[in-house]
Amino acid sequence: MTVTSPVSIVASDAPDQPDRTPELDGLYREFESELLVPLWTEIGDLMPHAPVSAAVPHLWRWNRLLPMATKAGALVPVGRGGERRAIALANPGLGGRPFATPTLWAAIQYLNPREDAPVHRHTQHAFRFVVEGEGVWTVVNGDPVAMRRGDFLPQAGWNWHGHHNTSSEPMAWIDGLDIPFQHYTDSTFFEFGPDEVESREAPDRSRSERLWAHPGLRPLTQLDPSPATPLLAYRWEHTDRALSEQLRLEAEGYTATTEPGHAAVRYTNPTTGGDVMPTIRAEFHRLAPGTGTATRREVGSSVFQVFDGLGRVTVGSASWDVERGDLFVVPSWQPLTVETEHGLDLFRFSDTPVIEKLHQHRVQIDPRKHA
Ligand code: GTQ
Ligand code: FE2
Repeated sequence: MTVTSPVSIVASDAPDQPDRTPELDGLYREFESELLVPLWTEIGDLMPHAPVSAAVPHLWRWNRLLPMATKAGALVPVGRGGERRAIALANPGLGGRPFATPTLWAAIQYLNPREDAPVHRHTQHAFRFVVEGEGVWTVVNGDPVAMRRGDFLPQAGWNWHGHHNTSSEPMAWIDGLDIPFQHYTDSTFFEFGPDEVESREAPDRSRSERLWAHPGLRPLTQLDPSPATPLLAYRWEHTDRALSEQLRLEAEGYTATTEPGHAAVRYTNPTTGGDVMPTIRAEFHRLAPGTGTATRREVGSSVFQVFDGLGRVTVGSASWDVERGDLFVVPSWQPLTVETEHGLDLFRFSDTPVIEKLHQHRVQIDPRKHA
């Protein structure tokens, strides 16, 4: 039986290599059989002048995703083992793995009327974001949290959670998790919970909102910083108002927007003012009609979902006309430009908290070339 070495030295396409001689080939075969790789054949790949992501810019259209999720709703039951009817975006540069970027998972999840997704917990940090529909409550440590259009619902790692659809309509939403990051760092733990969701209640406001959702007010029983946000729902009415007030303040001559016509907010942990979770940043961006962004690139990867409006998005050499629900990926260091005639609302999540904690964050901005 012949055993193929997993290590193979292909020096031919690397620049500045020594001439191949029988002696050198012999040395390379020795390296291979001893599982050794010299730096000089690999350096261009491993230590490029700037990040070169294996992930590529890619767009998934909501009007293709939703019909397939609906079909999965008819064909695939939800239950213990499979846990969730979630269909993940697989970046074409990442070898068919269900990874949107090297660090982030993004999926469409679907629940039929009166269906339950069973309780479990895992070290992966997660959130839900709703682009349309309502009727599902996500129950976090026994606290039922309503999910409606425009709501951002963080669920930090190791909290018990299940979902139940109390309505007579199906519902779809997106999930974001740090599954690939925790996979590569071998830091994943997972436990099953009880088979029944702890609560069939469907209150308008969760206990977490009753305790925490009062702007600028902190309960005196909750003065310790926590690494993830205790607030389990960031409601659309607040996000929408924050963004429209930024644009109004700009029109009144005050500094409120990040660039002309570009309102933006970050979802934050009220105990620290920092990101909602240790590994995931979440933001919402609103571009006024007839505006566009500077071209921007940064270290770390992002996934965007179009919440409303129409626009044109350019990521590296890819360019798409986008509409409601469409999801696209911006790999590390790929330049991003967004333009809109109609006005555009964008939800964004990224791995930036990890990159910043490691002091690896860099941003490069090319100002807008035309007015
Ligand atoms: O809803 O708990 O898309 O655990 C992937 C893993 C959703 C969830 C996903 C999960 C969930
Ligand atoms: Fe989960």
